[in-house]
Amino acid sequence: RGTLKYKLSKKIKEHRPRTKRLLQEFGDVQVDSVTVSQVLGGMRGIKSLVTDISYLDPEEGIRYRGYTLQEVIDHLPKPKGAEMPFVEGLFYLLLTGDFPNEEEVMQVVEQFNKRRIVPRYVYDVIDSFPTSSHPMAIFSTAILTLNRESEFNREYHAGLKKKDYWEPTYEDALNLLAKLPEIAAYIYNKLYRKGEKIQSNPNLDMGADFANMMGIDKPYDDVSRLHFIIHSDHESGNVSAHTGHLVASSLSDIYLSISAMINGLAGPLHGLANQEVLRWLQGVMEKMDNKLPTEEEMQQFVWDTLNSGQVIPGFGHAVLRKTDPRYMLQREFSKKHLPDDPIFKYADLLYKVVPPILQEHGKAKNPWPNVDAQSGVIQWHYGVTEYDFYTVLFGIGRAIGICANIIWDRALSYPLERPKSVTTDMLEKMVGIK
Ligand code: FAM
Repeated sequence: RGTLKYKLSKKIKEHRPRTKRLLQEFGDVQVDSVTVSQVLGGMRGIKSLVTDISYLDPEEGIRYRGYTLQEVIDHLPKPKGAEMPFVEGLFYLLLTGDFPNEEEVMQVVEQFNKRRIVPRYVYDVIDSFPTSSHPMAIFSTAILTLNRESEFNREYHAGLKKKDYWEPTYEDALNLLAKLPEIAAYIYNKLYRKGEKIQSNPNLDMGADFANMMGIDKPYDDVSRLHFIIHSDHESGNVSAHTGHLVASSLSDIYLSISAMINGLAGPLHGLANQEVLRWLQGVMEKMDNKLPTEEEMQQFVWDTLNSGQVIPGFGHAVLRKTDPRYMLQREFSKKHLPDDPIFKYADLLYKVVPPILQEHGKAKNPWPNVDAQSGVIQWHYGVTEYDFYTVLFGIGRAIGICANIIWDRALSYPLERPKSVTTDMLEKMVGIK
């Protein structure tokens, strides 16, 4: 009683009749129709997924459980003296739709703390990777390795009832999320600090402990909280969220599902864009001898990139049609905490220069910056200059949202996902050219 799990079980019981009624009474009502360009164009925009955790409005950006990111940050409880809220509180909000009070959030912090210890074999697997491996490959494997811990698997094979699937899934999710900061920090220290390890401190919240294990002073705790919170969910159709949901739909456990979603996040058109932004910015800085270029020089650099057939990383979006609020929040943080940072100045100049150029270029449907145009800038400022690592940070945040989604998928008994494919021949016949 009074715990997150108890509250969630009540919410699930209340919600189930809604899904049941929609299915039983309105199952044949049409939601969308599909065009040839959608079939050949990455299924863009087809309404065929359901989630109540977050919704992405093309003009406004993401809302978590109906709240804007600013509202989420304003209303979630914060650790003493912190500017950013408890990440654990966000998990509560995503799961239940309600803001936790201080006591409720502290219960979740305690739950996470109890589950932090990473088994020895995970470190062994990480250690066996060559140091030239990409941290996302190591991160995904470390998560996968934990699959032997799955309570869902154990209970499923012992004959668990379908309506109870969500319960061990919830346990698996908490067990995994609590370990991610330590796994990530261990990978960072292995790759970039010759294996120096800073112990986790069980008296700290997730954001503060991550900063502790990374060995970075305040306000990196707030940077981490902000980063994990704004990256946690972006509705269901993006590659990482969709992959997590898809893999989980075959009743693969949380570890298999989150490892898979991490692999999707690792692509340059998705989560890897934040490292691409930094790599690209560094290129600009080198060319300019580290002097801030004039607007004209920057415009030239952007055109050169486009004319060589590359995309401008950190700009554009598959759904959004305005500046990403996640970008704006990070920009506000940067303006407050690192206004004189040279890379921030470069990024801010890009904010001015790129959108009109992309408009003139005429291809990108959205010329505005996305989350990735800013996140690496902040990391670099606080000393995390190994930009290969940035997507791992994204992955910790994203895992929170996807876990919440998978728990609800199980609670509402969403079935195995299985869309239908056609052949090119069939398409040609459908449109009457064959
Ligand atoms: N620079 C240059 N061209 C761009 C562009 C950009 N930033 N964004 C889109 N385009 C091009 C795109 O390549 C496509 O060209 P082709 O027709 O020649 O294939 C055309 O504009 C239409 O694309 P779109 O419909 O506007 O975008 P998509 O929905 O296909 O793709 C993105 C969306 C995000 C993959 C795309 O905007 C992009 O490649 N951006 C740069 C990479 C990036 O920042 N990714 C991170 C996205 C972020 F939100 C995340 O997932 N973390």
